Amino acid sequence: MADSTFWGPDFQALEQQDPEIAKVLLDELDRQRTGLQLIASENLTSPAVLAAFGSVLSNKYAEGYPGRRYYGGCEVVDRAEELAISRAKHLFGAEHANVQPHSGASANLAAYAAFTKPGDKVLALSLAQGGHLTHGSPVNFSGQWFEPIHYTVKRDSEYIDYDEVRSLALEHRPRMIIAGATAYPRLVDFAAFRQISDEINAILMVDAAHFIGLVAGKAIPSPVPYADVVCFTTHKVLRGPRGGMILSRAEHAKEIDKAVFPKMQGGPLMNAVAAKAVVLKECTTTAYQDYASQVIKNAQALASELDKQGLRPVSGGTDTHLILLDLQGIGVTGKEAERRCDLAKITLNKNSIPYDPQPPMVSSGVRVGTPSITTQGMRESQMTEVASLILRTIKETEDSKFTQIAAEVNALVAQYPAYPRA
Ligand code: DSN
Repeated sequence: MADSTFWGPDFQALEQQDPEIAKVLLDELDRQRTGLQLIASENLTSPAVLAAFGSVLSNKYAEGYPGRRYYGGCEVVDRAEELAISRAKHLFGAEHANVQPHSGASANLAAYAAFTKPGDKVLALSLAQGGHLTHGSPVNFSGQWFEPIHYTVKRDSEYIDYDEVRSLALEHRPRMIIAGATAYPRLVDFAAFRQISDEINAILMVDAAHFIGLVAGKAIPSPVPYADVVCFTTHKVLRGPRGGMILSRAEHAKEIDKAVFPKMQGGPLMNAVAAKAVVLKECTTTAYQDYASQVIKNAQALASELDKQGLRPVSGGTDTHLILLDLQGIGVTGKEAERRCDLAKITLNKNSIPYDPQPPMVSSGVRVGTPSITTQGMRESQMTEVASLILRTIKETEDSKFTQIAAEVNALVAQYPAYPRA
């Protein structure tokens, strides 16, 4: 079981004051340490990031921007935001950075707010094909306040159909085109999106939430030279605190800043801003660059092992940190696979696959990612065992067998501990 030594004296005070919540923290640490963490959008952030995130900066209201705040006493937190902004600009070679969005969805909403007005057409990949709720889903503001047009992936290759993107763009002339996805394992051709956007004078917004960490680690090409605006979360491969961020060209700086505050957010979370600064410094190290390329090597090794063992990766593999698996060949739904994996302490998520005959809450696929297990130190040689644990679990029909698999999972992750004990 996890113990309170991970957090130090402050945690002992919490244990005394609120033992129920203290136990939630300990149990979650235990869950992260003893299971296989394969959710593609999660990671294990560093103790330094956690320290900044759980700090007294949480107490400070700081509406506005450094040097232009609506509250007194911001001279100290200003330093955190200035560092975060300059580190973001330097790391990504961006002309402007806004580090205040509370999340990826907030960052995306700010991009809509900066460049579009309700009723405008927006061209994006639908959630069902691997996009995101904020890319025009009917249950999200983006599908309710705007007119979404959706491009798709090709039925045969399962790669984005750039001819279709272009013909839809020319036909509908959307105000904004969104590139980027949450369940698309391949690289995105930003140059193609830029060319299409230029043809119709549309804004190109790249939702880089999933892969920005790979860009930060110089493991894949950057969207920054191509996009008008790049929105992302800071807690996926990037391995920072939960939160969002926006990069843009200098010409859009004013509009982006006004869109984040005061158009759609109030006070920034200065503890999160400081924690973003911490991770942006971590990302400049060669250790982080090695990590980012290892994430991809592990994902490719895992995809190839799963394929060999009988689980089809959508599009035949991956160029990134994530693999989308089509379970139709083995006759198990994504929902049931996720349930079985939970029982075996393998944490992943059900996910629609392109042209999925099942509804999203059932789905025909699961999505797996390598950010967390790579942080734990696993390499290509461990991917054979990870693949066989996933496959055995998904195929297992007797609930009584999952305890044994969970013990094997525990034995594997114990060799690569999350948050190792001192
Ligand atoms: N929930 C995130 C993901 O898992 O991809 C996207 O917002």
